[in-house]
Amino acid sequence: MQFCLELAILAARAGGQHARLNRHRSSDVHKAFAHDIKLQLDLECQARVVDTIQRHAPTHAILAEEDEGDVAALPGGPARASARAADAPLWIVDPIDGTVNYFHGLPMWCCSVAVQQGGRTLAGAVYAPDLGELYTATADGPALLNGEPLRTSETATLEDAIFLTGLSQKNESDAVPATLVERLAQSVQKIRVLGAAALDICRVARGHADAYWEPAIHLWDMAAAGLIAERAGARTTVLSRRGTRVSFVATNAHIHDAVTQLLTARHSP
Ligand code: LIP
Repeated sequence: MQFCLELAILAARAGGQHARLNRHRSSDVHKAFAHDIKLQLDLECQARVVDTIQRHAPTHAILAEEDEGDVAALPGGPARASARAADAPLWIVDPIDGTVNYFHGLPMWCCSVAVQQGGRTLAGAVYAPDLGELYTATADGPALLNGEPLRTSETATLEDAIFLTGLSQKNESDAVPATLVERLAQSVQKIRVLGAAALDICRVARGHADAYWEPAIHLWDMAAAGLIAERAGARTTVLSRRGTRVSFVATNAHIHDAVTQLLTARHSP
């Protein structure tokens, strides 16, 4: 477990530092979409993360966002072509989570690295260089921010809750219905959309937010941060799966039932 944690940290730092040191090239777009972009640096940071992992764990498999074309992005599915034995640990990588934030110079972006075995997340690291934040956890240890323990908030009602979400517009089926946004806005203290799922989930772990939900994120967005949140006392739920995307909730546990009821009520995705 300790080896996995130290390698997750080393790999996340390798990817995050490369993005931070190459900020001047953040506008090198690899592919542009209607509401998203893939940067050349996404690919380069991923290469550094993968190289770090392969140097220290050559027999392990790797599932990485920028390889999306040739992997099934959920546990139990085929990992990338370089996969090893069926029971090999699987590393799950999002080299730059919050790519559009990074492209525009906003600090809410991070490099997320997790490792699973048999579908169980063993360790995870979420590194946000512009914020000076390194979130870590193992399956049997505490959630830490820069080495200090994390605890979720004590907020006990929706009315007092900060609710983080994402308004992914990648395609119609991923959109959050306006009626649901309205219902959420009327039910919680404030909704915030900050643009990086892994960091949002870590903010629930840190107690700076009380709930996070997005209807369609990938495993690499939430694998590391989901473990960190759980080890900090959060409850997490996959409400539904649609292809390679999941509807994922993380809360401070106190308001989990209220949040999941709100999200699963009629007319919710
Ligand atoms: C992003 C997520 C964010 C979501 C965006 C995007 P990326 O990941 O972290 O929560 O709302 O649509 O998917 O693409 O920047 O790695």
